Amino acid sequence: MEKLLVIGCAGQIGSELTIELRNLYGNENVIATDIKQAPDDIVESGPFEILDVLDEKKLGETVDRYKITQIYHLAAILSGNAEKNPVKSWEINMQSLLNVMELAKEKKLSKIFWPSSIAVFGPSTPRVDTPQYTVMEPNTVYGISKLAGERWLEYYFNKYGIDGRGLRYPGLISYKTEAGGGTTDYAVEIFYEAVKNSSYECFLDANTYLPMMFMEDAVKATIDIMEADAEKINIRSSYNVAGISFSPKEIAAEIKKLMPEFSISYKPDFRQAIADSWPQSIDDSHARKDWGLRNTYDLKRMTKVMLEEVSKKLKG
Ligand code: NAD
Ligand code: AKB
Repeated sequence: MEKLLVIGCAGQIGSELTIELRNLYGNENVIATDIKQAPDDIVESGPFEILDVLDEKKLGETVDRYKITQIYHLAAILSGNAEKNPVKSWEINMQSLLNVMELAKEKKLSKIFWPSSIAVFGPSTPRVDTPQYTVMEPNTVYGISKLAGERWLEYYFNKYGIDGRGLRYPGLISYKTEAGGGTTDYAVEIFYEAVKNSSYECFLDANTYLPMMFMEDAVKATIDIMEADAEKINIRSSYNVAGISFSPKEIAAEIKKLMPEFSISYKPDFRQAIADSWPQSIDDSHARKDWGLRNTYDLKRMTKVMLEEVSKKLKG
């Protein structure tokens, strides 16, 4: 019987992935934790504990108490917020992963999920159809921590046989929980502002292309890689996953088709330089070939669902 620990369950991904994991493995078998209070549906549907992943002792006790066999480690400081406090963000992003990997070694955990990001790439990387293997010289603290994390994931696999699996998520778009302080957050905020004010001031330029993915596809990809047979996982750092690439101008045009009164203006801030250092689109052929990654949302379908769901949410 697998017992799962989710670290960072209250975040944009955790708040949806935890519920999906509970549907699959049973509510009592998925222990949700975060440094802050989780949404009601997580607290009410199964075990929830406040846990700081940097607290090694409590992390170890939690793994023992619940007889945990797998960890989904989602806690991190994202790109925009990390630039505001680089050293602290490095500590959270790196030390947390080392705590989890050391525990996996000591307690012989069966699998670890840890998400990487398109932030592992940098300005010297080819930006269109960015390959799995290419130049990687990230210039943000978040990107540096993700690249180092990938190296650690592969190192623990090669050296200790720890079955760690990772995805280089693109920007994730969802309506349940706000985005957590990243550069791709504009593609979530735009829907809230469209519904509330029929207008949005974007912190990126009109033609800034970035890869994005709707949360339902991201959750499915996460579960698919974790459920795949170990021999299918040929890449032990993290897999490219592509999703959909579009610019602020293109998503605004798609929103306008459903809300003709919507307007967008542009006031780029420090996140523009981050976006300019990231890929515009991603080649995810390895993930497709190795364990069957599939994406089901395009820009049109995602825009329709986001507008409907954000409208419902804001109307209470
Ligand atoms: P988020 O910021 O929404 O959630 C992170 C959660 O971690 C928060 O609930 C936060 O309270 C918690 N946390 C922070 N510090 C903690 C600590 N010390 N102990 C325990 N919990 C702590 O982030 P997210 O968007 O859900 O991202 C989850 C993971 O996926 C991160 O590793 C992130 O880098 C990665 N990722 C996210 C995206 C995206 O677009 N959302 C894209 C690429 C990669
Ligand atoms: C961010 O913008 O920091 C994240 C990511 C792509 O890793 N959404």
